[in-house]
Amino acid sequence: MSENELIDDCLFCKIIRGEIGSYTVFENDDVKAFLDISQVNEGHVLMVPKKHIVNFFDYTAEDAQRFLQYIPEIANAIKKSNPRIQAMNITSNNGPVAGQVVMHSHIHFIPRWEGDGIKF
Ligand code: DGP
Repeated sequence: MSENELIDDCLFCKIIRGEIGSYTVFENDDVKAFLDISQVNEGHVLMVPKKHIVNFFDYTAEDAQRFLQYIPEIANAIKKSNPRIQAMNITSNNGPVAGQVVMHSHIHFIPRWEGDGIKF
């Protein structure tokens, strides 16, 4: 498969292009953040770079600087959206053996509060 075919086929590229709907919570020229379809806890958000990158193994230092700078802003926006939120798991699965299912880099923001019953 060529790079263009990979991008045409990629689920998160389709979400970024608006071909598949999503509930967007943050967006700019670099990244898009939207609700995860399978909410581990209420308010579970994914942040994806708009550039198609498979995972952190493929990031350059410039990619890391450009795309990861938004983590605090997005985490705080999610936290402010729900007074119940006390904490957050911010994680990324890199590679199928680590649980990566969608092969377009993404970061999970999973809001947490006392007694939410979530177990990792
Ligand atoms: P991972 O296992 O880290 O690759 O997580 C992929 C996440 O993507 C998983 O939590 C579910 C989410 N997901 C899969 N398909 C869709 C979709 O069509 N829309 C949205 N919003 N999320 C999706």
